[in-house]
Amino acid sequence: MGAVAAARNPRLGGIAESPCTTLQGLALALMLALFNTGMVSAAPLSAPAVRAFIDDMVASHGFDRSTLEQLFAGVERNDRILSLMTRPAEKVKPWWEYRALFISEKRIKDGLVFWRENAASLQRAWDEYGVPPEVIVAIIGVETSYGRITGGHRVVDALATLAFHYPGGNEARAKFFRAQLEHCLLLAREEGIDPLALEGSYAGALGMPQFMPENYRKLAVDFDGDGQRDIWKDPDDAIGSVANYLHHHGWRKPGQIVSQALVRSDETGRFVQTTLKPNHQLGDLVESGITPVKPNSRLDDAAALFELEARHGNEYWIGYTNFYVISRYNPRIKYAMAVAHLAEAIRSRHAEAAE
Ligand SMILES: [Ca+2]
Repeated sequence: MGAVAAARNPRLGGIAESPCTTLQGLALALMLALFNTGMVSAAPLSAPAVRAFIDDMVASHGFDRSTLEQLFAGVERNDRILSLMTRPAEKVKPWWEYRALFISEKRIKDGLVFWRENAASLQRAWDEYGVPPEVIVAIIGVETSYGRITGGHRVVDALATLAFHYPGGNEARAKFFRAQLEHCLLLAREEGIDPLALEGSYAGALGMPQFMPENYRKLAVDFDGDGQRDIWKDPDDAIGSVANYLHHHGWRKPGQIVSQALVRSDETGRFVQTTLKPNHQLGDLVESGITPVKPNSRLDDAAALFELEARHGNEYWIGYTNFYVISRYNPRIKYAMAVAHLAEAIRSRHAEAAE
């Protein structure tokens, strides 16, 4: 979810680009700009929605009603979050631009430092969960620049806003965030944390690996054994938790993630997919003139063919099961591609340094 932190604000961009010819237009632009910088005081959370949520928490989980009422009196609706949700970078940027956001020299170098500083823990995660160090490093790198940018939003504000005021009346998304709000209060109770003190991204994702509250409860691990699952400050716990997450979603050891494809066929269109789950076997692609640049995969491996927008023309990539597993972290082709590419860049640089 950290990937969405790079989202641009479309409305501000729009204002800058369209000249205002009337005073009325100027006033409107100013109002929108103020709204976008968060200077206009927000409307309160929907009282009936909050009441219904509290009723559920009392009935389903035995929470004390007055404690929750007191808590929600301090929860703030944040409408800026709603506009940020509508245009995450992976939706609007072509692959080559999106790639450049994440595969920078700085992020590769910082990844090598993170690897060096946490080598023992990464090795143990590799042994216990079968997930290679470079993949764990790359995920934490893409999500939060190795724990540097974990989001400064109060998680209950973000989740309550998205749960009760999701833009466009998208019921499924609103329901998802309502469930995350529920998990957030449960995790705060279980871990003995003040829910108002929980910080995360504007989508409510937590800590170095940006786990949503439900995933934290299910899949975060206390990897250094100090009795706490601290994915905010403790890299060991963040590393173990990412490895456990990928393992839980079916990571294959060994197993390739992705390979660029050579295409000598006009049948590509038949195979190119925009969904993530590998729909074919590698053998089917090879038979049709679509071959991986990196060999070492078996013809019966599950494979997906993706078409990505390069700076000049399109590229074709074959994603294997582990590519799909990475996409369980954030279900977008460009996201999983960025993680795979960053991991490979870090792996090869790490191997060079070891020579
Ligand atoms: Ca711990």
